[in-house]
Amino acid sequence: MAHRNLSAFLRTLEEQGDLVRVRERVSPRLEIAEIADRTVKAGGPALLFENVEGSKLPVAINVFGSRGRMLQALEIASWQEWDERLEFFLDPKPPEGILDKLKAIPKVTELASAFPKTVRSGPCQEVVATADAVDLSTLPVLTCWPQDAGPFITMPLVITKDPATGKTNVGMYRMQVYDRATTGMHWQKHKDGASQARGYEREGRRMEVAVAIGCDPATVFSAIAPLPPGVSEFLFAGFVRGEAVPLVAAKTVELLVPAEAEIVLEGYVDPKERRREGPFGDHTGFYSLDDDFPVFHVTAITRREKPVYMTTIVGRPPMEDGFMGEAVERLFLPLVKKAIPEIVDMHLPVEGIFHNLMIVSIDKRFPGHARKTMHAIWGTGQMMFTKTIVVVDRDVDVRNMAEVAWRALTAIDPERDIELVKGPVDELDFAARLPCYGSKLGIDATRKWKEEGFAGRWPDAIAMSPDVKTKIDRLWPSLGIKTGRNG
Ligand SMILES: Cc1cc2nc3c(=O)[nH]c(=O)nc-3n(C[C@H](O)[C@H](O)[C@H](O)COP(=O)(O)O)c2cc1C
Ligand SMILES: [Mn+2]
Repeated sequence: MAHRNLSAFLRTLEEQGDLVRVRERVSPRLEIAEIADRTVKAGGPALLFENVEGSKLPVAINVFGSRGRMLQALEIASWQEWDERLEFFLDPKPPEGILDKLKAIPKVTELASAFPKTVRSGPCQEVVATADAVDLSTLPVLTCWPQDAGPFITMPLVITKDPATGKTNVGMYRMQVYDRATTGMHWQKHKDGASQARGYEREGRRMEVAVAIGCDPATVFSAIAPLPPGVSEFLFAGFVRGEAVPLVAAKTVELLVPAEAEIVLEGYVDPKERRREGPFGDHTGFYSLDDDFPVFHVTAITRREKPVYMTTIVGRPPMEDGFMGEAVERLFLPLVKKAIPEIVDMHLPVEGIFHNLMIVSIDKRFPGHARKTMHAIWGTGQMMFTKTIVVVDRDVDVRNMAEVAWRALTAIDPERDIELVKGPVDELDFAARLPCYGSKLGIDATRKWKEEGFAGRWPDAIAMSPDVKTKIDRLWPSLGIKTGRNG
């Protein structure tokens, strides 16, 4: 059974000793951030702050902040299990005979039951505030870092509808709180929310927006999933958690929102309006500088009787979002491999903050194959932002950075093996020559071929013969060699 809502997941974490309730009175201004930062960097538990200055609501943070919690949040036992589950859908074989057909039924049912279902009422609307009763200052919104321009809602599920297709998008875009009823809306140019907003802009009309804060963990996660435009995040969440996400009609806008959410903000974005947003201590580990972004006018707040405010902080890695990024990497690997079949494995080290570094291993089959792979990656979805791609041979473990450094650096003749291109870069890349536009680097660290103009002989990597290893394994205990004393 899927985690029904945030509280259910927090209860599960608490039962297994993976959640700590903080009863001490703390400030949402910098103090919770400092505690959360220390906790995530030390591999600590999820936190529930029950006594937050200036608000009656408890604050949940670091909920996804470990590999184990992240998997549990997604109801996935292991990445291998996920790969096997996807296999059926990515590589469907026509059933041969009655037995195969019977076996396919649960799979098809699984897909059918992932579609979001609409319900008539939901706990997210137990309390409804409109007009003058709307007051964002009742929420314990964190100010995360000393130079932040103010408090930011950092884990919102921003729900919008495309004006042309009517399709719903859900994206996590931070929101700076300006006053009781207005916030920033930091959807970056390349994101689906921004693209839908451009549609409303062309038509010269207001865009309705609903924002859910605190949902069941798979639904929260779906807002960061880099799905192609038009692919439903709610459907994705339903598939991941193995149970449909119940949606309810928002009270004042024509959007469906997760019925089990803790808090929902309803309102609109006026396509022509812009306001200064930031600075904000960002996941690059640096402050994103202030810039003009759309403005969200909150016209209603609906919530549970006793809601939990869910949030996160970003900053110098490793942070909670690093674990979310790792889950994105693993969940999408089977799909990336379908699109770019030579890819054997792929890894985005957390220090590379999603876009700065990708290590990819390939099954090299033709001259220039590594470069073909780089261009395919730069041409696929949000992977277009990848600033540095290192392509290695299939026998290199992309998750072992010591091995990658050894193998990649020995394999390159830098001038020959570097591919430099220009194109779109992440909006948060402050080093780029222009906002959202800059250069990207590919390193072909595969073994070079004669057909690629390599005239020399490529040596084998050193490895002991297996029979000697087996013999020494047997002898080892009797040799009296104690290891690890100098380490
Ligand atoms: C904690 C967190 C905060 C994020 N904040 C933003 C943000 O402020 N603006 C943005 O464009 N993307 C942000 N992202 C990344 C987007 O959520 C991500 O690119 C997602 O795929 C966007 O959804 P979309 O593809 O439907 O546009 C954030 C991700 C995380 C994990
Ligand atoms: Mn999307």
